[in-house]
Amino acid sequence: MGRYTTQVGIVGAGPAGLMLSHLLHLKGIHSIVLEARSRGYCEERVRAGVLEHTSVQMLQDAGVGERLTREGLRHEGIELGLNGIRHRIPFVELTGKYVTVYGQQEVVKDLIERRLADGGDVRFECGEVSVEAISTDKPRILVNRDGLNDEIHCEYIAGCDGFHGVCRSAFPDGALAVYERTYPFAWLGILAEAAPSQEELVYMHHPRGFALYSMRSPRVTRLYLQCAPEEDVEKWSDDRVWSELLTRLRCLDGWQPAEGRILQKGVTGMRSFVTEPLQFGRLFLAGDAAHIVPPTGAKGMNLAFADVHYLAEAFGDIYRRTGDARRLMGYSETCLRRIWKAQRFSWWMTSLLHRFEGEPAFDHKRQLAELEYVMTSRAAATSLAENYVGLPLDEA
Ligand code: FAS
Ligand code: PHB
Repeated sequence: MGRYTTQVGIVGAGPAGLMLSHLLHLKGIHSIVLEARSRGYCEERVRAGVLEHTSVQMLQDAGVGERLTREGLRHEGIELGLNGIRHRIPFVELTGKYVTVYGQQEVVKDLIERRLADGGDVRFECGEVSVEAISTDKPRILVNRDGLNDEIHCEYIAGCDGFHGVCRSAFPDGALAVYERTYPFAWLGILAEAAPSQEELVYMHHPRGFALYSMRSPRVTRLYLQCAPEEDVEKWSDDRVWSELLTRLRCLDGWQPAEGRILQKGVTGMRSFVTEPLQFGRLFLAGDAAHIVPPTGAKGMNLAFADVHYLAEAFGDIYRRTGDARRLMGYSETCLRRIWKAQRFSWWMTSLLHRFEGEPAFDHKRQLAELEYVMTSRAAATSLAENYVGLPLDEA
């Protein structure tokens, strides 16, 4: 059995865990990251694709934005589509800011490379990981790998292990309030070897269901279509996927997605989920471990970065500055202010653009009126734009 000590033990090597470990390193604070899966799995898992202005700033300021700056695609707007007509929301004109399209797995690769280059302690394939003694000042992380039990003795633990992790369930019964909403649909997403035939993302409202045209690079596009919650991806041949995407995304001006070989195909459930508080004793949750948003607002990874920004600043107070614990004790409240704004925006984008089977005709007409309002009102477009590019990180 190995016995290790660290200041901050971090469970999970997703965007939240890796970014936190890096930010702490920049402050001279020691951490150990424990990841259940292999490095390859973490670096190949296809997820987010849109980085807020705030997240790009954070990655660049932390010195891990070099490849992002070089290879990321700067998007100064998005397009909303209705009845085969696209309408542009000009982010820079309305907010002075833009977003960057850069795959989550690229961010994860950059962070892992940098952590290891800086001598960071990131352990993959940890098998079973559990946390204990979180209400004492000596919390521990137990790692059972092939029968070998390692103990990581920490001063604090950051639960960055995603929605299906172990840290949230380490909170004692009754210590957590859960707010949740599931949606009567999911997204079938593909990665395609096809050069983008359109410069910006297209969010399309269609009688057959929502569709999204996104991309990853000058050679790879990412597309999603609304499907049933329990959709069986095996039932979707590549031809059927393309025929449905073309039907929903084809526009009256002749634009349509360029087709190509499908590299990856998967179905993602849609839910809104928040736990309160984000802290119990010496355990602090960050990212998907504490909250899930439907991806329509492209907020998931960006919220994870905001959480760890606040957490790193608070640990900086404890270890490097005044020893003042106020920001650490205020971490949950600070994050929840931003989390609920992102929840509202993600729910609103989802409600605005998806078909709700069997909804009253009044609601359907109202939805179309709201979409037309956003397409024709500068005020409404500005509200969408400022939420999409990322609300400023208020000082905690
Ligand atoms: P993650 O889930 O990414 O990472 C948690 C890590 O913990 C994983 O590596 C996991 O293996 C590990 N782990 C789990 N249990 C463990 C245990 N017991 N012990 C050790 N390790 C453990 N967000 C956006 O901002 N923009 C988008 O465009 C977008 N698109 C998305 C599309 C899809 C299809 C999906 C599914 C999500 C999308 N998201 C998007 C949201 C997504 O990016 C998440 O918010 C993001 O991965 C959250 O990062 P983490 O909190 O680090 O959690
Ligand atoms: C993506 O590119 O994967 C993507 C983009 C925007 C979203 C969701 C996903 O809203």
